[in-house]
Amino acid sequence: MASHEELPVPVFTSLEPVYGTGSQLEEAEQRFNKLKSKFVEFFGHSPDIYSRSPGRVNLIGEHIDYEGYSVLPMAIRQDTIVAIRKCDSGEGEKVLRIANVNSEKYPMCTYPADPDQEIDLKNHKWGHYFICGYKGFYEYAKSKGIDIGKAVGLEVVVDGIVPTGSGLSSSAAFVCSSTIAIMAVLGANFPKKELAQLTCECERHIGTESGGMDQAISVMAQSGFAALIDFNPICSTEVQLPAGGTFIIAHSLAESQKAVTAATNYNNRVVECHLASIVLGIKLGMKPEEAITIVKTLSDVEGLCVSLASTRGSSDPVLAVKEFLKEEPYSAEDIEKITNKKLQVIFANSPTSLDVLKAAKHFKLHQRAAHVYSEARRVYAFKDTVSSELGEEDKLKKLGDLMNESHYSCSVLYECSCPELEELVKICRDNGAIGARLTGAGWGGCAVALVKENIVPQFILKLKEQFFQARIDKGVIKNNDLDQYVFASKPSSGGAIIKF
Ligand code: NG1
Ligand code: MG
Repeated sequence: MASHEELPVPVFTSLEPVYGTGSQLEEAEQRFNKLKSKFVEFFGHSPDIYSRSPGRVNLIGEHIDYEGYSVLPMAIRQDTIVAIRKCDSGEGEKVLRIANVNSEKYPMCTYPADPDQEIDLKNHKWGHYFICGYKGFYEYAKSKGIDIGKAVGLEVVVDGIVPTGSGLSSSAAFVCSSTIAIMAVLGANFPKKELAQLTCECERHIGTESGGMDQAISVMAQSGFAALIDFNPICSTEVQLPAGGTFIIAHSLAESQKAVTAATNYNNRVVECHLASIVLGIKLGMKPEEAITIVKTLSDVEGLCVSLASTRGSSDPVLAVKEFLKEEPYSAEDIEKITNKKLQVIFANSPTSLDVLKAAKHFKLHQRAAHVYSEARRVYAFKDTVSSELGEEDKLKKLGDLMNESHYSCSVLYECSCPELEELVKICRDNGAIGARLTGAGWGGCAVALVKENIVPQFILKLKEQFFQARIDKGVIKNNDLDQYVFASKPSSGGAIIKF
């Protein structure tokens, strides 16, 4: 039997298979009804088809997907839903019209119906994420020799409830649901595994050099399971979480606008890791030219690091980092002395990396590499603990410790935390969390805490008192909206096509 990820995206004729029963189903029914009536309001007729794809919370494995290492996220209930209709005649044939249920915050965007269009990165618009999916779909179809016919116009309405800028991957939920909608309305359906690959590549059109975790879990998640996601090639393994623990997601209320701060935050770290891997490659015996050409990620030089470690009786790649990368930040000149090449030349083909070089004062190669190698090992330790013979109490304790270590590494070595996240993580731990850490890219957004099932209500209450109440009093959020900012989350299902 083919594994589920070899299968195409599931097609449902009702909402139950995705949203179950009870209040979740009711909420979904209301959202889909509203989506349809907005579609009729905007375009004067009903959509052809719908799609959905969820956000995710990463349990462990932060900032390592783009270095080729496995991560362990789960899909959350919050998703993006899309209604779509094909226009193959008249004026509508030439344009993509993308509207949002929340039209005040997200006004309608119009783009040409041209898969080869460039995305105007200097002029950021919410609809750009749809265009990522649109371009990605056509690029993939072309590479596979699939004939889609000539490009047609599309009418689209979107409704997303994954909080934005929160590290819960609203962007991947949007890109994946858009791509699934485009694919479905044009009469195609690709294996989930391939869709995961194509959506992760196409989100890079937005200008972040992201890894593939978010899109992979958004497309491939299975209800009731977290997943270990491996890359090159993308592949997911279901992970059954221990029953006595619950993951609570809490928002620090600091919004991280990754598309805007990429050059100093996210893409900066991608460049630092790339430089660390080249320098390590050279220090461990590669010729500079060879390292510059072949080495792209820290996983590419792990083998060399481990052989060095084995001569010291260890298998830990961090030993090579300690031995060969100085702790003081490197200047561009320091690195160029090792590579014999100007950094601008090394990154000449990557405009986003050139932006990073312009903005960077120095590069912390030791710290970034130490984080990546140690975090990669924590992911496997987490997975092994889940499937170990340990009793439940010990299992939860070990998982919590790994989450705490991950947070420390993100905060101190990778420097992707912020004061609000530090405060929130501390409050989580003070109130009984077995482990707590920032989740997603960081610099704001959410924390995830592992909490014993039986203290969940009281834990959430304490968070409200000690973190959120002061922000409610200051008018940062409304008391009635609190459920959106702190909630328990069970692993939910991945992308789907819905045809009523
Ligand atoms: P978020 O937090 O959703 O922006 C980003 C990347 C991931 C991963 C994490 C850090 C995108 C689309 N996603 O996620 O690939 O690198 O940061 O672990 O940029
Ligand atoms: Mg994102």
